Amino acid sequence: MAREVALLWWLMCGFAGLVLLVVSALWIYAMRRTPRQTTPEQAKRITLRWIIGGGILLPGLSIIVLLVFGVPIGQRMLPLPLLGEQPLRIEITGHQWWWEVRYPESGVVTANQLHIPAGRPVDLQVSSADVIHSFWVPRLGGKIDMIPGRDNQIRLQADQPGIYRGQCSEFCGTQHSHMILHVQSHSEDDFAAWLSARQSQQITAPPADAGETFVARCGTCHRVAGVSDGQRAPDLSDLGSRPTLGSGVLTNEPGAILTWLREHQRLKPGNAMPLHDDIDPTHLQTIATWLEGLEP
Ligand SMILES: [Cu+2]
Repeated sequence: MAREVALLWWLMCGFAGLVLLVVSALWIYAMRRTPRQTTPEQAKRITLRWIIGGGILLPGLSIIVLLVFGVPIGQRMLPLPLLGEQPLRIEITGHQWWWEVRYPESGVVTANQLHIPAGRPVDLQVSSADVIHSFWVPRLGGKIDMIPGRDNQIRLQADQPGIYRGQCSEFCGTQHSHMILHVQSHSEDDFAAWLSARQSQQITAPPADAGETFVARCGTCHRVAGVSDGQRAPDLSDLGSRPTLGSGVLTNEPGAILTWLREHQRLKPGNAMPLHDDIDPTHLQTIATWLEGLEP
């Protein structure tokens, strides 16, 4: 899809460049030529010729040419019914400022990362929980707005396994630029393995008092499968396996989760997570180490 969008863009750019050249050439010619004496009759005819040729025929033809190329490309991006293998369905919800990703057929939930199989169409149903966001993975396809109370659909297909970067592309608040989606496409087998590992994940709460702190403080907003059921903030069940924290703010290397828990308001000001200054530092450390180990 991205390839076709790029092709369409180059065609439009080339055509617009041609129009610019022709108009500039005519303009220079008009400035330099010696004025011709015309009768009012002739002047009227010339004016009419320019209106019909330059004002109706030229734009009309240009729009037709553009539609001939553009409509089929737009059509192929729609999630129309397919013969044969059915596309994988994934629901993505935009939040200030993170991505919620759900696989309705398997019940798997994750955040800020999107795992997809390569070589197979994927239908994304996108929406928003707060303001308007826009889903865009430039190397995979076009943009689509994520609008509260409305489900938009886009079909994507990654031809090869690899990593692609997605970015919110509708200004959604101060941390809009820190709304990065890590997209990973796997071979069909690797994708199935990832999905079943996520489904069979068994998680136990952090040890002792830290566990109570997690459930009472973090768990009201964050879900961890089998431990807490918060629905307001990113699901953390596979946090240890995510490449970044805070939707692209920090690389998820050893120790980064503790840094994030301590300094998230400095790293991503205005994010919805409250400060943790009142939490016992040893509990915070235990929770961070536990979160680091959460991976399928
Ligand atoms: Cu945004």
